[in-house]
Amino acid sequence: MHKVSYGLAGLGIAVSMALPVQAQTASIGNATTATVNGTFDRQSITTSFADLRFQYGTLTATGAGTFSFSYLGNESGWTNAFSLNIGSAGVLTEQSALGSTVSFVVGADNLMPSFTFMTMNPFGWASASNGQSFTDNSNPSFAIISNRNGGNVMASYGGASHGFQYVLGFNDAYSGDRDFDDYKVGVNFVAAPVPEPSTYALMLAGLAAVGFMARRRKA
Ligand SMILES: [Ca+2]
Ligand SMILES: [Ca+2]
Repeated sequence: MHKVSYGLAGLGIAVSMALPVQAQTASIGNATTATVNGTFDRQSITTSFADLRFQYGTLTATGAGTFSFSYLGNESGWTNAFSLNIGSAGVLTEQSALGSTVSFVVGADNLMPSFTFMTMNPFGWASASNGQSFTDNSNPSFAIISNRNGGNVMASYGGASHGFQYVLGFNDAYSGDRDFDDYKVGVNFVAAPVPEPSTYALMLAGLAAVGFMARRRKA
């Protein structure tokens, strides 16, 4: 009996060492720093305008994990017309409560989350998708907004302040103002847990010990 418990103890040590390695992050591919015209309407976003960096590019990840998208408000004269379609994960609209969150999982073989901003203006539908590059002020686009000082972009809703690694600001371009405040979504990324190679060896050793002791009990 004692030998069996030693084997189980070995397995327990191996499992306890299988801690997540958070080396993977979200990043911006093909990044270009943007010039923003007009005023970014902060609404619920509390980080000062001067501290924000606006970039065009592709939101991506350096490894497998989960993106979460949280609705942070809109600034638009055309009501009820905006939405963010997040792949198969769901849709955020102007009717979503502030802070409503939809998650999108990326695997190691497909690191780019799928999302498309959509809006209706007097001339019809306009949209911008992840991976779509900025062309000019008269075309809809989105900017990936981060904190110039390296911290989170802070947003307030529900009586509390919430931090986001990035904020996506959609510009409908109807008035050509390039202010990127017409629909805003906070983004956070959490990497999938990745056991280190040495952990696999420990787990195999623990399992082997359990199997060995089990065989000895039968004998
Ligand atoms: Ca605009
Ligand atoms: Ca605007």
